[in-house]
Formats: sequence, structure tokens, C-alpha cells
Amino acid sequence: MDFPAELKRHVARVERGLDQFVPRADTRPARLHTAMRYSLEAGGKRLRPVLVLAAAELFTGPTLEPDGEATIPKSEIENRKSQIQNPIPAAVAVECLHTYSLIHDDLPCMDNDDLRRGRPTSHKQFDEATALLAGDALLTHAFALLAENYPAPLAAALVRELANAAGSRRLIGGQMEDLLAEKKSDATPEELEFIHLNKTAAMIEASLVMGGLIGGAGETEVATLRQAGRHLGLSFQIIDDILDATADTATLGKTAGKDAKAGKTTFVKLHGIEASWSIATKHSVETRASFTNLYGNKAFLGALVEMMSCRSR
Ligand code: GRG
Repeated sequence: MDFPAELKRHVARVERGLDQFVPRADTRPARLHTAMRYSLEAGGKRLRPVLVLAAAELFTGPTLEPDGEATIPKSEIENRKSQIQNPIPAAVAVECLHTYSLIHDDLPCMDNDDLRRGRPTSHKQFDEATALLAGDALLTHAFALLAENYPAPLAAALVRELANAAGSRRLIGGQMEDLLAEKKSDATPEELEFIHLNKTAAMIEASLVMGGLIGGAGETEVATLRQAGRHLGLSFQIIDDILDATADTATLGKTAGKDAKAGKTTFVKLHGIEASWSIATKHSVETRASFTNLYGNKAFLGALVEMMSCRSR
């Protein structure tokens, strides 16, 4: 498998999907739709939507390894191939939801940041009210995409998964505890893990699970994808903390060094850079180990995790 080419192919599919499944910028009210597209089109790594595509095509994709460890009967694979739904609307939904969370996170009442994805943040480019509404609209659009593009039972499962990941116990709950922890500046390791598992890992987990559901994953496979997402999410956030402490703003496309400046408790503050790298690596290894329990095109997912474990932005 040519990993860079495969990644490029998936990212290009996501970009085309964003263009196809998000209202045009000149849709009335144009200011709102322009703001929604401004943040989406600023780029980003597209990790979450690529995870949706890769998980959806685990069992059916064009690069399915014929000699994979088959843990499901051949007839079941044929069944999945004939029933697979288009994963692009779900990938776009996940990216819309993620982008809403970034827009709102950057607002003055939250992280108050000027730069995101290498561009002025939404409230800097437009104004606070427009940024708030663009985030609200992206959040709502994510669920419309799922409801409109999948048959009823699958749509319900996807909506449930995304709503749980993005709701008060997970993404928003993680953000709430993050804000509370910032005020104390002495969060405990347990609080930090709650924040990471919910603010960051929930959406990564949901991306893999949603892809799996579209690809016809059964209960055991869904549980495996969830477990993999949890480890990948933890590794991703620990590396995010490391990069905040070590990388520069131009490379990150967002303000670097914010955590230390705010006196925030992070993995780096609790464990130091070196130990943080080794804990992140441990979670990446666990992520890849989870994939060994799955049948199908695991090579791409494994290589993606490997790439994320030594990312520089
Ligand atoms: C406002 C409900 C609400 C939640 C905000 C996303 C978020 C929660 C906060 C942003 C700050 C942060 C460090 C979040 C952890 C998740 C994370 C590392 C987000 C950035 O994801 P990337 O690096 O961003 O994948 P790109 O731009 O590449 O998509």
C-alpha cells in the first residue's frame, strides 16, 4: 500500500465532500454561510473525516488485503460490500462538528485566540455573533447530513453516536472541565484524563465507530474501534500538549505556548516532555494493537496512527 497516495486520496475525497455537502457561500444569509465555509476551508489535517472513511472501508475498500486474517465469513464480507453506504456525508458531518468546536473554543469567552488553521479566527475575521452562529449552524448541519443521507436505522445509530460524543458528558463536558481546571491551574491527573478522554478522544472514537457502522461493523468490531479511538485520542491530545510547549505558531497554524503562559495543567506540566512522548507512544502502540483484532484493510489505519504518533503539527 502506498500510504501517502492513499492519504492524499482520502483527504481529496473529504475536500470534495465538504464542497458538495455544505451550503454554498452565497446561500442566504451569505455572511453566515461564508463564515461556515471560511473555517472549514481554512484546512486542517482532516484526521477525523479520514478516520470515518478508513473505518467505513475497512471491510470493503478497494485496497482490502486478500490475505488479511479473516475473522468473518466470506459471505458476510460480500454482504457488507453490497450494502455499504456512502461514508462521505458522515465524514463531512464529523468535520463540521469538529470545526464548530474549534470556532467556539476560540471565542473570547473561551480560549480567546486570534489564529486557527493558519488564518484569523472566525470572530476576528467576522465578529463574535457571526462566529457563534457559524459554529451553531455547523453543529446543526452535521446532524442534518446524517438524517438526510442514510437509511433510518443507520441514520439513528450515527446520530446517537455523534450526539453522545459531542454532548454534555463528552466533548462539551470535557470543555467545561477544561475551563474549570484552568481557573484552578492545579488539575489532578484524574481530571486531566477526564478532559482528554472527552474533549479530544470522544470525537476521534466516534469517527472510527461511525465509519465502522457505515461499513457494517458488528458489535465486537464496534467495541474494538471504540477502544482504538480512545487510545488514539489520548495519544493525539498528549502530543497536542507537547507541540504547544515545543513547536512554533507558524508550524501549528495556531498560537503556540498558550498552556504554559496560562499556567495550565497539561501532560507536559505533570510528566515533562520526555515522559509525555513515551506515554503518547504507548497509546499509539495500543491503538495499532487494537487493529490486529479486525479483519480488512488495516494497513492504512495502522500507517495513519504511526504518522500521527510523530506528527509535528
Ligand atoms: C467549544 C464545545 C466546545 C469544545 C471545544 C475542540 C475543543 C473543544 C477545543 C480546542 C482546543 C483543543 C486542544 C482541543 C483538543 C482537541 C484538539 C487537539 C483539537 C484540534 O484538532 P486538530 O489538531 O485540528 O485535528 P485541525 O485544525 O487539524 O482539524
